[in-house]
Amino acid sequence: MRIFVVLAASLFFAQAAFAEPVGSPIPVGIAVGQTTNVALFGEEQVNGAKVAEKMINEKGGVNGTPIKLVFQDTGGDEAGAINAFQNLISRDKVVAIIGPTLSQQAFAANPIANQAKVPVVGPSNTAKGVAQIGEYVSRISAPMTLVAPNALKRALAINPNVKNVAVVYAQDDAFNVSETGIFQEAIKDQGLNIALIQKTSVKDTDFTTQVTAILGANVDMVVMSCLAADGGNMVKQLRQFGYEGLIVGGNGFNSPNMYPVCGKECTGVIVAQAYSPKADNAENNAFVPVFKEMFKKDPAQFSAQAYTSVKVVVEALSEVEKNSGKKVAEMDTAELRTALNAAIISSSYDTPLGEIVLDADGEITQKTFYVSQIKIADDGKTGAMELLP
Ligand code: MET
Repeated sequence: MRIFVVLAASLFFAQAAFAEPVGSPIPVGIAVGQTTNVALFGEEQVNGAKVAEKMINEKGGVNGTPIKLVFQDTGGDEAGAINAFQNLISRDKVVAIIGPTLSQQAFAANPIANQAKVPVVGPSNTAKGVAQIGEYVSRISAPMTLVAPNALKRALAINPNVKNVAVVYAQDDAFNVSETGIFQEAIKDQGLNIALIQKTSVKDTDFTTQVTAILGANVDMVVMSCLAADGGNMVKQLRQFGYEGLIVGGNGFNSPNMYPVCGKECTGVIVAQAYSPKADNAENNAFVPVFKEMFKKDPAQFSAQAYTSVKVVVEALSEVEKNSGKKVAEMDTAELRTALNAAIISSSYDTPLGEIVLDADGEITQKTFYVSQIKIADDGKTGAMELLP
C-alpha cells in the first residue's frame, strides 16, 4: 500500500514536472548582429528568439528539460561572426548555433561550425548557396529566388506601364549581390529593360552619385538590394531629389527598423516577405500575442524567423530523445550535436511561417510568401507593412 502511494505520488510529480522544466538547461547559441548597422535586424532576431525560449520553457522545454539561449554578438562583419561561433562552440558548448544574421558572415563562420560538427540553423541568410556550405548547415530563411519575383509582379500590378528599370545593389555584401542577380533575371523575365545598374556599399550614407545617375536615366522603377540603414538612406535621397516612380526593395528592406532611417520617404516602397504577422495558422496565432505582450508591437519577419529557428532546434532535440531513448543531458556533446543535425534536416515543421520542410541539404521549402507596401505614420518614424492583395 505504501509503495502504491509513493508510486502514485511520484507519477503525479512527474506530470507536474512536465509543465515546470527541471535539470540543467540545454544551451542553444544565438549568434546575431546585436551591434553595428546590422543591429537593425539583430534586435528583431533577439526578440523573436526570446519569445521562443519563454514559450518553449513554459511548455516543459525538451520533454521536461529547459533550454537556455546563449547570446553572442557577431557585430556586422565576418571576424565578429567567426569569434562568436568559436566562443559558442568551445566555451559555451552549445548544442547548435542559430545565426549569423548576414549571408556575408555565414560564408565565413559556418565552415568553422561545420568542421567542428556543430549544427547551424540560418535564421535570415537568403543568398544562394548558404545551406550548401556543409552538412551541418541548414536555414529556415527562404532564398530570394522565390521571394523576389513576387515583389516585381505586384509592382507591375500597381503600374503596368513600367518599361525602364534601374537596379541598385550593395556590392560589398554577399546576399545583396546574390539578390540583385535574382532581381535582374526576374526583371528581364517580365520583359522590362534594365536601363542602368548602380553599385553602392553597405557603409555608404551619401548616394548623390547614384541618385543623380538614376534621375538622368528617366526610369519608372528602381529595384534595390541593400541593407536597411544604407537602403533607407538611399530611398530618402531618391525621393528628396525628386524621383517619383516605383521603388521595390529586397530582403534588407523587410524591417520596421528601417522606418526611422528613411522616414516618410519610405511610404510606398514595395517589399517581398517570407512572413506576415497576419498569417492565420495555429503556430502564428500562438506566437503573435506573446510577442506583442513582451514587445508591444507586431513581430517582424526577422523575429518570426528567429522564433522558428529555436523551435526547429527544440523539436529536433525532442526527436533525438525519441530516437535514442536517452535524455539529451545524458549524451556526450559531440554525439548529441551529430544526432541533432541529423534530426534537424530531412524534416518538416509547423511554424509561424507556415509549414516548412528542410531537405537533406538543409535547404528550406516554404509555401507562402507575401508582398507589402510600407506606409509611414504622421510621426515620420513608425509605420506598417500593408499587405498587397
Ligand atoms: N537576408 C540577409 C542575408 O542573407 C540578411 C538579413 S536582411 C539584410 O544576408
